[in-house]
Amino acid sequence: MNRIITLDEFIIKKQKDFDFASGELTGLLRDIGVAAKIVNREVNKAGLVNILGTEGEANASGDTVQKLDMYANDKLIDCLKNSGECCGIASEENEDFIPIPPVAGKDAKYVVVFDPLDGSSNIDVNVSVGTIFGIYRRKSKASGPCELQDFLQKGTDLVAAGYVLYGTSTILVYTTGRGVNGFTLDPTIGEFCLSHRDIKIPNRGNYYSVNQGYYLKFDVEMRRYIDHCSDMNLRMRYIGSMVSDIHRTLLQGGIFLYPNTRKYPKGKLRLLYECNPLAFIVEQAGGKAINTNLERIMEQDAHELHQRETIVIGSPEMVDEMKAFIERYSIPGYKVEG
Ligand code: P6P
Repeated sequence: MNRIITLDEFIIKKQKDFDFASGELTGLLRDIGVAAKIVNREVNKAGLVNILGTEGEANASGDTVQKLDMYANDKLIDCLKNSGECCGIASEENEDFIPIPPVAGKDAKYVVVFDPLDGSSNIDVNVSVGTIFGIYRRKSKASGPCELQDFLQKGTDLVAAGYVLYGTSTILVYTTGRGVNGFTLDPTIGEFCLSHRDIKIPNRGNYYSVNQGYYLKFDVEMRRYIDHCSDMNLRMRYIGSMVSDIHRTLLQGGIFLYPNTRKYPKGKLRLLYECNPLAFIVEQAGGKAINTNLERIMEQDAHELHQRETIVIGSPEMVDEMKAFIERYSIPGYKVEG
């Protein structure tokens, strides 16, 4: 039986991969792991809300019950504030970035972007949800508050990225640019334990993942590609929770698509804290991530915190096939009218 390797132990061991690593990134990753355990505890109780009180009401202990995404947001912010390694946060739940003052006078090197509970609308029906995070080195001067430029960085500048999937079990998957590893939470010991070492995405898979309900609102070449997936006898799997759909794609292969629609002409998903971190992970596992202009997601310029992006991500052979399909069938200048 293999020895248990906890997330903490693994992170500390991997710190040696980094020249002159001073332990700050290690500390930050461990703090995110702590926040994930706290969020996991509440997510698992969500189904008991009626027993524990509903949002806005005081629960048995007199605390006001929060919407879970706001709870997750607050816990992640608290953990990162106390870490002393993070000088700023950009969250899906906050319009502006949040500067974090130095702890004990230490100038923190990193900023963190995150979606605290992606897919939270699924909680009420017990569908898996996830936390997505990305870590950048600050670009602004070391002392003083963080600036917007610290967050508007390309995906290629990410130092680390990861997600936590609160599903049938809770798994934390992350990369620091040297491969992808997954850690499953063992609730009996309260530790994330190495369960998926050096994840590699299959070159192709049997699933395509898109909201077929928007089919008539997609551009014609995208509709033709989706027809092609069906012609190729691929099976459609779409959970409507990006972390769940990407996790399945990462482990089993396949392709996930969220193209532009009439409602979301630039795509629905956010570049900074959804597309880039997940693209980093999938690329590190050998996959590919492009937008519907066929450009690499991680090379897209970020102009605003909540910028939306179209995304096609997954097995390398399938993304390449999709790209070739679009190049062959797209009619320059022809777009489905809004
Ligand atoms: P649609 C959840 O709301 C989310 O942000 C992602 O997790 C998910 O992939 C997508 O939106 C689902 O969007 O339009 O298909 O319901």
